[in-house]
Amino acid sequence: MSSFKPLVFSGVQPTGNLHLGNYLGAIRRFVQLQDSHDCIYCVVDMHAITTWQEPAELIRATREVTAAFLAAGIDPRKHIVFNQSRVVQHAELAWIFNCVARMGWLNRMTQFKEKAGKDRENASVGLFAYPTLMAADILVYRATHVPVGDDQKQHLELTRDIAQKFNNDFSARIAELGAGVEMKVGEETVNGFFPLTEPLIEGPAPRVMSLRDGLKKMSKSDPSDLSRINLTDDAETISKKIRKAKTDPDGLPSEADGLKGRPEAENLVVLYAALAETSKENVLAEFGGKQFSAFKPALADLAVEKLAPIAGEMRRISADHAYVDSVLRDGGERAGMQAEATMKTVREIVGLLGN
Ligand code: AQP
Repeated sequence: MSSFKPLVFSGVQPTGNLHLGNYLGAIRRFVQLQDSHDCIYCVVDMHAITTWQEPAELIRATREVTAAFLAAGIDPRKHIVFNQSRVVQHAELAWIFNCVARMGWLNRMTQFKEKAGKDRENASVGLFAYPTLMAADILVYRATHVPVGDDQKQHLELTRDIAQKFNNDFSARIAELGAGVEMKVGEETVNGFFPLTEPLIEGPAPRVMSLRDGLKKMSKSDPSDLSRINLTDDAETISKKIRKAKTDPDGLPSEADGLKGRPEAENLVVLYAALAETSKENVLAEFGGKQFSAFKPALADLAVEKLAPIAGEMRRISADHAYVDSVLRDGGERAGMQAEATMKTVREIVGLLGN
């Protein structure tokens, strides 16, 4: 049985304020996966413009996210790093997926509801169709695994639904062209052109919460800068933000059960565990019974120790526009060849005379 070659794809939006959640939930996983998989990492600038971006700021942020990938340790020669808009096939496949996906599916997407808020009528069509472009990003490479934070779970489910519907709608044509690949879906073996991609939502911190509200995820667009630790923050700023992080009056428990109903306390323990690459239990074994006044400086020192080298490298790399742009250009060329190979078959499958 031939099956899809394992391939990792993921993306980050260049919308400013890359933060610790993006790092622990996504970018650090990207780095780990490159030892065991072929990987394609994308700065998704076309996703960014689903909400208004100042053009000059978009260019700056695109270079900054690229620099973050490289500073964190992604190797752009062994793998592919590029910005989405260079490979026009993403948009081409997204259009086809707009015609496969159903309005009802997109209407259920919670991220659109959160981002559009009460002013739904005024949201861009692009923001509504964001998940079909995301499905195209992944499936134009027929990627099998996507490392993401927990907030992207629903979009990954939609990506699978789109792949499955495409495979079903065009099953006769896929068979006629011999373009299908066999894959296991549960107990069944099925044949299709697109894989049913697996989300990789793993690691100790798949959902890092705001430092100001333990029920809200840490987010680039939170108006309060104190809510997040930016990857570009200096040591003093990191320490200040952790000192000011919201907590409750109790000390740290000795067991993980004692964090129930204490989201802010839990978030800080999770952050420590993730940064130290250990478990919550180990952190509580060390700090259980101590007050936050003792724990917060230890967390701040650890965060500075782990993030300062990345911030320094990010500053150095993002200042070198020629280098960053050459990485994106080279990655774009290599990604473009793979994407075009997929699209040649997709055009034939759908019946678009484009080849
Ligand atoms: N708080 C988080 N915890 C863990 N992972 C997170 N990610 C985002 N926030 C957290 C993961 O980071 C990757 C890149 O995210 P993105 O830039 O594509 O967009 P996003 O999810 O919309 O990120 P933000 O920071 O929350 O931006 P805004 O404020 O614009 O909504 C993804 O894998 C994401 O899961």
